[in-house]
Amino acid sequence: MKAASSKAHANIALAKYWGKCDEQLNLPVVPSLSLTLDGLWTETTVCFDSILPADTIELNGQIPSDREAARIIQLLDRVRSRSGVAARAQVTSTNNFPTASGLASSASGFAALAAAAARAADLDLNLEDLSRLARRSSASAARSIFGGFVELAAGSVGDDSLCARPLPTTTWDVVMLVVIIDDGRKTISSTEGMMRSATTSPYYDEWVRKAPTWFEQVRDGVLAHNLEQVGHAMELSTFAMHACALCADPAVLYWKPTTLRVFEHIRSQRERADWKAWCTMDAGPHVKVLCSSACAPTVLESLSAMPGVKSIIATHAGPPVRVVP
Ligand code: 2P0
Repeated sequence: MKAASSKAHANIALAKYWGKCDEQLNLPVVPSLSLTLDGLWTETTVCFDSILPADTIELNGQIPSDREAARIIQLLDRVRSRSGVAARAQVTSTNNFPTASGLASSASGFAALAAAAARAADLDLNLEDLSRLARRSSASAARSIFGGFVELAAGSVGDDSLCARPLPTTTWDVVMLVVIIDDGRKTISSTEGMMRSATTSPYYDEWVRKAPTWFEQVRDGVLAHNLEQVGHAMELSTFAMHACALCADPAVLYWKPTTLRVFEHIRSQRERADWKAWCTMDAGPHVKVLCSSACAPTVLESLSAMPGVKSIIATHAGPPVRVVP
């Protein structure tokens, strides 16, 4: 019997990943850049035990769907084939935030699973290796292996070596306010949403062509600690990704009325009150507001009073994945 536990933090993309160039190897078609968050995390324990007849999985105290279980077993199988461990595993995983609603639970989930499974199987993997292993299951999970600002380049078809890398930047005290709009599970998974966008959206090719420009603007802005540049490019990347998704057939629509109200409020307060705050959203209705630490208390107080906002989690840059006792 061999067991290990790990903790990985969610990340929010400032320059978005949307679309794959190689489905088999799960390689992104565009580069992305994210911030790993201290306040949102997954803790996972993996125990390989030869008496188990099959892999058993518990996510937040519940049995996962067949599809979720299959993705998890695929990662376990990769670890088994590399390590020679034949035993089935017991996997227990807990998030400290709402699951599968566009809050990057697959990012922290597969990052934590990769680290715990590799350690439990006595595989000696460095962070780059773990990032590759996590990427095969979920590309955003490749980024959650590292702390702080992290980039993931676009892949090349057939090249399985792609992993995320932390940006060489000094500490930058920005705040990400995670505004919870609706804690229900999302209806369209990111994987399905991006595949549908790729096959049916007339804007997909244009998204793929333009995304690297916004990635570069975000990257340069992070390295220069230029929040205005990062925020502006982040919003462009966000709107372009969602415009592409909205024009899929059937439409891939993650917006709720409150989502739009938060975007509108932030935009108008930027103009009226000089708020240093910009919005993004992912494959779910929640809004993430990137703001200066000076502005954060004002933004938080104002958004907390808005009808339809359920709760707000104030987060900062978080650490890399790690094995925990
Ligand atoms: C991102 N998202 O860059 C983008 C923005 C959602 C919107 O990465 O198919 O769950 O497992 O590789 O990693 C969510 O995608 O997708 C995601 P798969 P994943 O954060």
